[in-house]
Amino acid sequence: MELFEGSIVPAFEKPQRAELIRQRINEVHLGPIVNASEFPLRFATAVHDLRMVAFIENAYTEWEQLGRTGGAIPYSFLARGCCCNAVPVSLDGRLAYYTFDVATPVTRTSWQAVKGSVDTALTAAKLLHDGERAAFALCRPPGHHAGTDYYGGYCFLNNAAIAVNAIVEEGSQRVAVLDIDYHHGNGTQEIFYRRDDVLFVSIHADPTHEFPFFSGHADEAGASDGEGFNLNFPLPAGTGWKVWSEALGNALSRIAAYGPDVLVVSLGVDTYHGDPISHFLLGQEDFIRLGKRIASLQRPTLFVMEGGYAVDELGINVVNVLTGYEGA
Ligand code: Q9C
Ligand code: ZN
Repeated sequence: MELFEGSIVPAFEKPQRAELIRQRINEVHLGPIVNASEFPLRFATAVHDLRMVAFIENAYTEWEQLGRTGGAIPYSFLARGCCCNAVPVSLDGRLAYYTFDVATPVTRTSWQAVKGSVDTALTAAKLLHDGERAAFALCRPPGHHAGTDYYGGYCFLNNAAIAVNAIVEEGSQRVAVLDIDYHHGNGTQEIFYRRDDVLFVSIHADPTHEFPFFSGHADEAGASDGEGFNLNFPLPAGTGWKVWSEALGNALSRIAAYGPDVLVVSLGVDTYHGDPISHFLLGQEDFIRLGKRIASLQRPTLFVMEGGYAVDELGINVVNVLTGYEGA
């Protein structure tokens, strides 16, 4: 369940999403499908605060011990300007500290899914390392809203960022992240904001009007060593393929100039016109075009699943990107 426009509604980010994408992959005989291997947690804690990772792992048990049911969500939040160096002791305090929305409850099965999602991204990264031209990580829950020490936006750990960091540790000099989810990848931006070995480029709904509200503006260009290595394309509600693909062209030019060893695509298809929580107007065929355009970079490419909530067309839209890429 999720609090949406003042009502409690069924969660948009649900297990069925991954099943539907997998079904569609089978239908069109994309593949092979490889199961995720388990990786040590140090890959996640190389990117995230260890205490937050441990908190996500144990929050539901603590919640239950307090006699509570439902998902573990906060009733208050850390306000700007506070002295926020001390992590509270109380569970409600720590929920307030670590998460930034009420749409990302920790449930009995969250940790298993979160760890599996990270392992999926790392398994796909390993396939690239072993010589595959491209791989798709069917991650769920998504990850791009999760930052160093906060989670939210249906995201707990940043699958794409953890994979990027592992790819750099394996010896890549430069990795580019292209985030095409409808929402700004605030977590990924924050994690790499001061680094020049990771270029972050994002096309998304203008945060002036859309979640996550506090990052994704065009003037956020990176800091210190990372200055010039962060590039945002905020676009207005109602954006369709014509304007969206112009931004894509500019994004791809910047990435080509950077010359990455590896491209990681944070693949959200909530840019679809039928998405229940989003306001862009991409059509099913546009996702094929988009996949082709990404392929034109001719870099080893890791696709990491992020958002997309129009479940009836979710499998088609995701697989269209992949077949567009494959066919190019
Ligand atoms: N009015 C991803 O797509 N807020 N996360 C929903 C809509 C949360 C989306 C409220 C949106 C998070 C990965
Ligand atoms: Zn999204």
